Amino acid sequence: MLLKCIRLKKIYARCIFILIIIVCLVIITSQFLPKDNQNNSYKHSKVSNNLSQIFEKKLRDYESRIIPNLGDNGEAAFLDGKDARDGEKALKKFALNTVLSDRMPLNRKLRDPRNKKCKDFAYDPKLKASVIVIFYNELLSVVLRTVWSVILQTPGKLLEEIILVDDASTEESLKGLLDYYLETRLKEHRIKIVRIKHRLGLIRARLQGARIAQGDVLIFLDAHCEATVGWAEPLLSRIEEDRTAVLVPIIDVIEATNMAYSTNGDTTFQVGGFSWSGHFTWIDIQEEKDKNKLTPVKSPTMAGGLFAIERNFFWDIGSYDEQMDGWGGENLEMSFRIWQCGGRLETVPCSRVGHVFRDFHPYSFPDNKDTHGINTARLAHVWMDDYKRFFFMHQPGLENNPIVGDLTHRKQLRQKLRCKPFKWYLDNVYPEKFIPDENVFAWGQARTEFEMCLDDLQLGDDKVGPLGLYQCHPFLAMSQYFSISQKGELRKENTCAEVFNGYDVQLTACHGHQREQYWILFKNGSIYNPAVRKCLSSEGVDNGKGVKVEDCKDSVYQRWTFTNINNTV
Ligand code: UD2
Ligand code: MN
Repeated sequence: MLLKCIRLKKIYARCIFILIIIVCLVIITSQFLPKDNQNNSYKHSKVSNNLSQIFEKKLRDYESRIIPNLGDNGEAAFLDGKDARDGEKALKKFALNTVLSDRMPLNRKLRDPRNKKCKDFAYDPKLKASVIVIFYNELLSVVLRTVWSVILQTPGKLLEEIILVDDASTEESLKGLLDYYLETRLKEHRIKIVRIKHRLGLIRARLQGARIAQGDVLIFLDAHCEATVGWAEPLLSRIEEDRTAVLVPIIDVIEATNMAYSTNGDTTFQVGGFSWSGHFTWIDIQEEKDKNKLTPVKSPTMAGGLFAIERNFFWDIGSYDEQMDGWGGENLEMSFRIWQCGGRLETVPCSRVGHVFRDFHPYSFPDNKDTHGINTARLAHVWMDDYKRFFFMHQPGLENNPIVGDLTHRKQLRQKLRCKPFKWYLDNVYPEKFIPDENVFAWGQARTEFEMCLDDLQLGDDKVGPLGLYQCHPFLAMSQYFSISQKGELRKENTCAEVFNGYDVQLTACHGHQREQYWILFKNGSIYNPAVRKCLSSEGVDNGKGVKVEDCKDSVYQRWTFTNINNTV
């Protein structure tokens, strides 16, 4: 009896032991299960049977109208007759030929746009990426082509997941039909959808995606992109080497008119700069050693939509300014912050992704707020130190405007991360950036005795037009802000006064080779152009017209007084 009892006890003990092990195993494995299995709200919702039939029919109709091989290899694509005319109309409405996009295969093949030598690099990254694609009322076929390109061009072992963030689109096809497409056509791929209830704007939408990402690296894309072969490997490899490197691929152009994938060739490319008005610009690589390189190249800023960043580093370095609304500014904010707070920003020439550059926003903004201006004012206050003066000369109304919002948290972040001053950034990262009142002989208004001033006559910074004369404003406005640079240019931010045909003076892109863009400011106030041996003159020039050069003489029309002088020749 006693023996039996002991045996039973032993069996009980064993059972309990096995039970404990099973419970432990369940707990441990559940830890390793993907989060979306635990949190259904991030998975696309299951489509009901009734709707399934409707969606299936819609998709079949849609798929039957796709023209095989249209736009293959990234060739320009064309439709005929009514389709072509409808395409033209769509282009005017959506800044994209939506008719054409709908007829092109979603998984079209693109040629390899990389420099041939890129294939010699044996990348073997161990990191995995979460690709985050945000959208607001984008065209379904364009969103799906983005998703397909990521799936087709990224080796499975490098792709943790694709996260689609719907920033409260109102377009119906981006709801159930999209869910149904993913469920039926891309079932075996790890694709999550975050549905935002009230529109957050692209900055906070990206944050929502980042919050649920599980990959080692976050790669953000706009919802109208196409990745090309080998795009992910060099990005992940570089981050594996240096987790503080934030990377952008070369961004090629997908033409909005005909969906052609067009490049600037495979050797030259540009990197990111900025203008004092707070806009992103493309600039040539300055340092000889960096030209024609295939390894990552330093970039002072990024365009914003397409970039890769190590996930933890993204949070460590301050993710995004959550108080930035709508569209714009976040790209320069992140660029300055990364450089000033100990990271680097680089363009990776062997990674190429196409993007549809649209002529206008096909969507509207709530309240018609100038979010780009407001967001840039925020970043100017936090990151640009005294150099913010140039931005606020462009946007004086925003300088002390409560609309800009509270900046305490971002200023605290800057302190916490012990970030370097903006001057350090200008000196070390972007030394070629022209600073209108530093290292110049003279700057400010250039006025005559008749209270007339040199004026750009509202010419855009990338246009060519006459160097004008206009009544001096009572304050220093950007249109009348000129400098004589150390190189002897009479210039604005990017445009320089140049003599054409021996007498005509135009503002045109500064080329740095002097010649007709070279001027000497003499103590007597004359501005002399040695190439044509003539002086800048306002004689006989009406208000709002262009100045000229004439033979030098002692004349009030040839005397110019700058508001500030450093040195005269
Ligand atoms: C550029 C960037 C863009 C962003 C912007 C500045 C590139 C190629 N693109 O403008 O990513 O950094 O500069 O802010 O570098 N969207 C939302 N919610 C909105 C508005 C837009 O989710 O309220 C989505 C939109 O559907 C798109 C993405 O945000 O997928 C970027 O918008 P865009 O394509 O209109 O911006 P883009 O390329 O002109
Ligand atoms: Mn875009």
